[in-house]
Amino acid sequence: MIKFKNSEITPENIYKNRRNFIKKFGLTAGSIFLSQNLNFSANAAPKNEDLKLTEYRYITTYNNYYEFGTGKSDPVERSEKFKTTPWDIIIDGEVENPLKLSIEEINTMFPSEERIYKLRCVEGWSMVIPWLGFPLNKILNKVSPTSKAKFVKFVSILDPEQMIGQRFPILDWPYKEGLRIDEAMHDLTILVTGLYGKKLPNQNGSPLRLMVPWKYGFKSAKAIVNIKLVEKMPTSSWMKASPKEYGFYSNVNPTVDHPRWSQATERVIGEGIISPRIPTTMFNGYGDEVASLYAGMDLKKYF
Ligand SMILES: Nc1nc2c(c(=O)[nH]1)N[C@H]1C(S)=C(S)[C@@H](COP(=O)(O)O)O[C@H]1N2
Ligand SMILES: [Mo]
Repeated sequence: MIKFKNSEITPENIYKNRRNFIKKFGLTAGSIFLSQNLNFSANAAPKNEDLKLTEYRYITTYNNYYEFGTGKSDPVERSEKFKTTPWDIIIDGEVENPLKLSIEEINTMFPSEERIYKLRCVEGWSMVIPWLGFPLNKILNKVSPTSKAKFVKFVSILDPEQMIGQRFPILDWPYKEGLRIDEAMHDLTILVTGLYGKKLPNQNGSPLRLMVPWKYGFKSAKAIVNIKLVEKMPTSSWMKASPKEYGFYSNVNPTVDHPRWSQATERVIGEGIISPRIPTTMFNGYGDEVASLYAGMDLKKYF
């Protein structure tokens, strides 16, 4: 009989064992970044690949998902019964072939792969998460955007029956976000279907959410039902709520402070009682890949 110590059967260990297996047999070209310690000097910004994965329990219990309430534990406590099937996503607007796809169709048409990305919340904390997802450009190319498609608007579900937060005017419901077309087409921009090798938990935005790793976390809309290609820059729910605090671009930028706090450093979630702070890096550490998208732009003006 095989005996397991209870502590060995954690989502991280199952995940690591599977990763070791995959690595050994060379089934994927992906890489994993698991260093043991966070030993960074006060000023030097660590490279993303040196950061430790955040534990599953933090990723799934410390969430922002205002449809379920504004407390960090509201999403996990209130989303358990949220219905994610049936679920259709409409991709339309300035496109030649609008599509309505069920989440099952999406999962078969666009196989998910692993992407380890750091999520940097505008509130000043971050997590490193092994997402499962696929590039948004795969779905956008299927609908053939017209030459008028300059921006992409993302709309989350509107369902106040199931989402208690939507019964209060906290934000302009449903949650809306947007990207410029070149940002949306960038290979780092993914639609997420899971994390830690498993189906996406409801509190993290099941069945489909966006993840744009060089932007503040709020750009990554959860529970998406509509992806609309549009000619004019869409107004996001956060821009509408507080235009001086939340701009359209919202690129992670340690040199542009939020009007009420500095963005120079971030608190690493899950690293002990006093979470260490590390310096925040330009574009959340993805500058080599995305800085060219903003060449010549004043990022203080276009924050
Ligand atoms: N629909 C919806 N999407 C959302 C939010 C939200 O309140 N509603 N919060 C955003 C914010 S502020 C962050 S930091 C991330 C958090 O994602 P996570 O809970 O998976 O870490 O989701 C973003 N997506
Ligand atoms: Mo956030």
